[in-house]
Amino acid sequence: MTTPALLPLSGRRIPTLSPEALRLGLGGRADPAHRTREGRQAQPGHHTWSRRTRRAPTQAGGREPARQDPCGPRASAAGGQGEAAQVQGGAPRRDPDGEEQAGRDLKRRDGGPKPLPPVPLPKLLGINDGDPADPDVKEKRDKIREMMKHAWDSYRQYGWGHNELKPLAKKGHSTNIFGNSQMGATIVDALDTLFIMGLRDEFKDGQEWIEQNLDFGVNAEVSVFEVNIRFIGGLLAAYYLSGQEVFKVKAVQLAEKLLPAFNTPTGIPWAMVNLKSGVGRNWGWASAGSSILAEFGTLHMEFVHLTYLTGNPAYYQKVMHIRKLLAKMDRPNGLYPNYLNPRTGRWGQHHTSVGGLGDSFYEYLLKAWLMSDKTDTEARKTYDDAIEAIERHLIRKSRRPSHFHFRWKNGHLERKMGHLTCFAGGMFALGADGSPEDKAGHYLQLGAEIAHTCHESYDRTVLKLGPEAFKFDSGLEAVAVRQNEKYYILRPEVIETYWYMWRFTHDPKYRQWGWEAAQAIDKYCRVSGGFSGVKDVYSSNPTYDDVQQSFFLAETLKYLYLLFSSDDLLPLESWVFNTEAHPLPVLHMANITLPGSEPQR
Ligand code: DMJ
Repeated sequence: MTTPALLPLSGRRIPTLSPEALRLGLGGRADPAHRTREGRQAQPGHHTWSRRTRRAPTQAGGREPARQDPCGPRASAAGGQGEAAQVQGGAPRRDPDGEEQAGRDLKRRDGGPKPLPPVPLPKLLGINDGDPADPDVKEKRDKIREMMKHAWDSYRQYGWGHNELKPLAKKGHSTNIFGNSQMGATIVDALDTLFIMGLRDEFKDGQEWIEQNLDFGVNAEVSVFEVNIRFIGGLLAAYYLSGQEVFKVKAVQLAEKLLPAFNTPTGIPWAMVNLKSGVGRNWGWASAGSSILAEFGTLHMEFVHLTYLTGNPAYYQKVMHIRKLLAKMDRPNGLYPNYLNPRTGRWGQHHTSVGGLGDSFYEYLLKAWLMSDKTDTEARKTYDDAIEAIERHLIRKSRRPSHFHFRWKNGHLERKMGHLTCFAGGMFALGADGSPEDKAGHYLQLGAEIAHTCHESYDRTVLKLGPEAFKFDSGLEAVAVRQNEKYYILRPEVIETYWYMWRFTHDPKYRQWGWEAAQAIDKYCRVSGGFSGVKDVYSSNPTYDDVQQSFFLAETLKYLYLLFSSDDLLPLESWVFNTEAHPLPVLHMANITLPGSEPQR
């Protein structure tokens, strides 16, 4: 396989703020008399919170800038594409209803007014319809949108308000990660996908449900990680894309409910917290009462945005405390074990993985750096060091080129790879630019090889859908052996990697592979009541698991849609996707001092 060319990221730098943007407050308070907490005089364009007032600079008249709304009338050719579509180019507009509703909501839930401070929005580039020029590509994209509509309409009809849908039984589905609640996980997870696809009525429907029904005072024991990536990530992305205040308000209300999970002797959060009582605990199956690396290590992006939007330093401090604690610990062979006891601060079993239990910890180190406009060099260095250890100890190519192993259990390397691990192809490609010793080509190549391996795992099945885990053993290559590893539950990771590889290389095979997967999903997972996972991808007559996972709408269909859109829809220079595919804007940290942080200049 040849090394694909890396499309330059650095050639498309985000322009510095125009005087007009500064006047509107987009880059910070232009008032020369404004003083920071440290008593320094603020630079124009440098946004520093005052701890006392928690006021932040905002646009003239206290208004935030509007996004270009793909749910609204289609953008004009001049205004709809690329940098022409950037926020500061459009007429400032804000839906007053959203703001009033948010205010009403705060009063209703908290018994008193508690307005969030106005915040200058980061630059929101590339919120447009991303229409592809090629009619064939457009046709494929239209098909993906139709699939989204089928998934949403089915949930709307049979599972509305429940967390997920049982598409065969045609009723709501409840999963233990959200306790016994009915928090509309599918609605929150799907919102930004609906927005990006221009499904306006559906988006409004979801918004209305959230305004009227989404309540976090419920007696439910939820996963801190899942609630963070799906609910907080989903609400924040919906807020940034649509400008509707209600999403920000709800995200903050929910985040406050998660904070008691951090009340442990070490500050490493419990895996679960009861939203009503604030009591936390860990999963019974986790080694020695441990918290899980991929769970407590996948909070950073959302929590930094929460501090940015609220002025409350608590969120930022919680995640930075985790980072500092990890930095001080011994790591066997430079690897991070998946289990850490929140009472003792000691590692549990020495299992390491780039798949389940470990995966998004590594992803968030890289994305913390990207989201800080590459100023968080500590995060980048930690990522680089971790990846180096992973390459040294966990990645082995099998006899045939391009096959990998990613798990290490007490010194034993497992000749196995999980579907979850397939996200790593996209991560390596995303981290290629900026890698040490100019290893960009190497990491892009690694991303391409993982994409190839994961495609093989799909291609070697009857349904052309990937199994949950596959082995490289006794002559087997990328094939599941155990019956309980042959299922496909509408997961996104392989398509996610295709999309990143497409963005960085424009090699047409990634669109072709994505289209193969989309067709297989439509053929084998579609039922009249939505989409279902299947129990055996090697059987020509598969049975269904009867669950339409919320991440199918949040991630799988979004990545497919983006794969067949033009690159100026949510460009990777301006947006960082959380691990549930919710896009959050890059924060230009050279111009911002978050409360609770040291100046990062
Ligand atoms: C999603 O919720 C997220 O991608 C998470 O990081 C891992 N698992 C699922 C999808 O498979």
